[in-house]
Amino acid sequence: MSQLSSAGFEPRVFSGVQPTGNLHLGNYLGAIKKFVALQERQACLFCVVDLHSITAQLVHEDLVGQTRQIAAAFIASGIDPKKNIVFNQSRVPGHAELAWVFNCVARVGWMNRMTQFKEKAGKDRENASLGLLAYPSLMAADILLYRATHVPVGDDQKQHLELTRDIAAKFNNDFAARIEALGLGVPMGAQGGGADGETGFFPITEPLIEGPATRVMSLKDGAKKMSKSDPSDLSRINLTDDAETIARKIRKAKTDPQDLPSDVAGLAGRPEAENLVGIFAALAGRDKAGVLSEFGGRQFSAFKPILAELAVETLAPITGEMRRIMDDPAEIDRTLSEGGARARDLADVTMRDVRDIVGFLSD
Ligand code: AQP
Repeated sequence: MSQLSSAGFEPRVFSGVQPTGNLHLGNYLGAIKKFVALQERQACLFCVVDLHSITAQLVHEDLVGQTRQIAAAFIASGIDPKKNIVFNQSRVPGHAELAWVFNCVARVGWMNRMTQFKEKAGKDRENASLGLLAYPSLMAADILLYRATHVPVGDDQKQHLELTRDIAAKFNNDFAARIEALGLGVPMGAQGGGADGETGFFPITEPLIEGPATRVMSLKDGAKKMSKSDPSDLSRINLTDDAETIARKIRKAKTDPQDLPSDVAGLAGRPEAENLVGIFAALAGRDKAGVLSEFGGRQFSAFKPILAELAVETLAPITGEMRRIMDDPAEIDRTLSEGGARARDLADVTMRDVRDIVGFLSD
């Protein structure tokens, strides 16, 4: 596979997952499965974003256990922690430090427009934590601390990625003279949307949102995304569900009374059908058209057991491996500690430059 390209910046992939509860099929197909494929192209940073996990809910019963569980899921899914950097965010102080700078770069109006903030804060916005409002600024810091050029995420994170690009562009622009004076500019090229010869300190990161399952929907409501925080466990397939539970959840998944269509156009206006076909395609490594060419005209009662079998076949080895890894928490802690040290080395280089650019007096 070819290297990712990105103007004058060294191609680098970063992505994170919050330790906020049971990982589900959406997290796996929308994010983790893509991480595994990307590591074949180049080394990546995969982060358990524990600082983010306290934005919506401050006190967690077992944040340490949840952090280990996400790390175990990464490794069980096939991420090699030797080849990549696997760590938890709070070990690297640069995330919070850069987020503070970005809080001063970003505008309140930008944050107020974020749909995730509106959804999570609900009607009682005044009572939401300041951290929840500033979440996208911390996310921009996670990515740009490593000057990452590419970020694989699910479709729900698209708006936050756009904001990351806006923050990088505003920082580059606000500090253009100092970046140039310090000789820290990197050619932006067409990737930065800039004119020839334009330089910047941070790359304009590209989201990697592709494939048939960028937004896996709830099994109970095709209009809602599959989510860890949905009160109905039947709405999602957890990575830790056993075979019988997965089969039952798929059997009970909401559908419409029609047969499956034989082409993708026939899925229009049928969100539940589209969701199940998308899940099948992503699990099988196919596209929706290919799945429909095989199953078009069949009833859901025939399609669902085959989908359940495929889901179990894919998830059972991951679940088994996760359990094995979770049996040795000390080894997970060692992995995260080593990853944290490697991440800190990269982060320190960026933060030294950022302090100089902003004008903070430091050693
Ligand atoms: N339903 C989904 N379909 C595809 N991708 C998804 N992701 C999340 N839900 C879906 C992607 O998984 C990665 C990790 O997400 P996260 O845990 O950091 O945050 P989230 O998006 O807030 O996930 P949840 O499950 O919906 O959690 P809650 O319920 O706490 O909000 C990201 O790349 C995300 O896009």
